[in-house]
Amino acid sequence: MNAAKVLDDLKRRFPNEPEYHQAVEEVLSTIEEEYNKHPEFDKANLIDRLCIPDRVYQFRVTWVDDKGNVQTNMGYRVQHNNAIGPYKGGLRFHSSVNLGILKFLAFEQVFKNSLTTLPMGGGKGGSDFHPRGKSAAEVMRFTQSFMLELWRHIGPDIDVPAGDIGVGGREIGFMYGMYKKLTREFTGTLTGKGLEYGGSLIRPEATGYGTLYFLMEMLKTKGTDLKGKVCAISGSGNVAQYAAEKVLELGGKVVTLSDSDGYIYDPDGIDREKLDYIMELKNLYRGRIREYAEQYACKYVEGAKPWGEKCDVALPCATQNELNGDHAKQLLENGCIAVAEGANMPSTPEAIKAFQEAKILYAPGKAANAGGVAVSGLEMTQNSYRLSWSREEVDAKLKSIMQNIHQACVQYGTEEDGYVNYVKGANVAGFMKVAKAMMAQGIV
Ligand code: NDP
Ligand code: 2IT
Repeated sequence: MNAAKVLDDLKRRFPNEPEYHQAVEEVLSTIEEEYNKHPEFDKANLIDRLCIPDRVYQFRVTWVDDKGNVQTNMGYRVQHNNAIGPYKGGLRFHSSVNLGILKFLAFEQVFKNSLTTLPMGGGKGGSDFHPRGKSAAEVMRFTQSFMLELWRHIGPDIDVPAGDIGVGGREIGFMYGMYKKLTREFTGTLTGKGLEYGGSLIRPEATGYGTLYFLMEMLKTKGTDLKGKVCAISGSGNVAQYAAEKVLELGGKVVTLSDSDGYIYDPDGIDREKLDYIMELKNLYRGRIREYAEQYACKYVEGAKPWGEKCDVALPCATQNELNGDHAKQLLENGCIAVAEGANMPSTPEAIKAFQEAKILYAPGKAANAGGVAVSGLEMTQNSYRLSWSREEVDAKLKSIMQNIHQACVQYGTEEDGYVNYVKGANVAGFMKVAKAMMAQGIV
């Protein structure tokens, strides 16, 4: 395989999908050496079959808003690879959603899911429907209409969607209700369900908690932990909230959170009471982070990212490409020693290069945020068994999975001078399992 040529080919065949190209380029550049040790891979054109999704569904979603206007949105499901298990991955509802973004997310999901050691392939879906400013009734009508198309393509052994940006417990509930009505079956086809109808304990917390468990493993390699460390977090949704909760539990201090309008900086630290305020503000009232600054009289910066604030640890938990090369430089100048990604691909290639050249601890999303989908996998297991595990059991399994992923990254990513390249480690470890499974299953 010649990574540059494969990438050029993909760009020619699938133009105007920059995020997809970015994700593929990162993986190819780090697996090229290992891939080329296996001539049988190239003979089977494994690389094209790994980079191009198995199939993509696209459909129009029509719904009626509260004023009686008929609205249309696009719906998608990218089924990328099912070599090691049913397609698995979230649904994103956000105005920025397009096919290229979902292809990048589905591609990343394949390697992430492989790293969890659970039997899950990779997929992703969503819509350009933007939940912000919509009433609960509008969200319900949209999600029901979305499911009228999606239900044909999913199933407990086919493809199991879950949440992502703009899709949380409320949306999963509405979609599950409609799915059940259409199929007349009660199965574990969606994860992130409510506890009363098949959801797993710890699933809401899993991505944020998992990111912190991974961070702790990284810090351990430097003989340190989180006590007294200052953490900058971006986002204020599901992942950011539970990342913050775990930081507090582990003795760290959270000084920033953000949303798409701006960020807040609270030098006294966002303590438990303030975090409860944010959870209520975001999950119940669906308010803006600016309101926190008004409530607690702290700094709010409109239209900016939090990476200029001094911190020991940065946890990007909002969205892709939210931390660029200049931000990375600022973080390094301010003495940041570790970055763990709760979001998918939040750091640009320039930022990653800066972190790795400075040899600080840097964990890519597909390793650090794998806890969310890992507990989704555990939810699938519990649904199949028709039982539910306790909070402690699920949390212990999550922690052990994150420790194993860290170990795999160290095994495959340690360089000659001892520096752990977690990007390479995660990509090679995730890739090898999928590659072997694909080889065993013939040319399909
Ligand atoms: P939520 O919708 O709960 O929260 C998203 C947060 O990010 C909000 O604060 C939102 O602000 C902000 N945000 C979204 N888009 C943008 C943007 N374009 N620019 C700036 N800020 C933005 O989503 P999650 O917390 O679930 O997801 C956050 C990230 O974590 C995503 O990258 C997702 O793919 C990833 N992830 C999620 C997992 C999960 O289980 N949920 C698992 C693994 C990864 P606003 O409210 O203004 O839109
Ligand atoms: O990016 C992700 O890993 C998710 N949004 C969670 C996917 C899942 O199936 O739980």
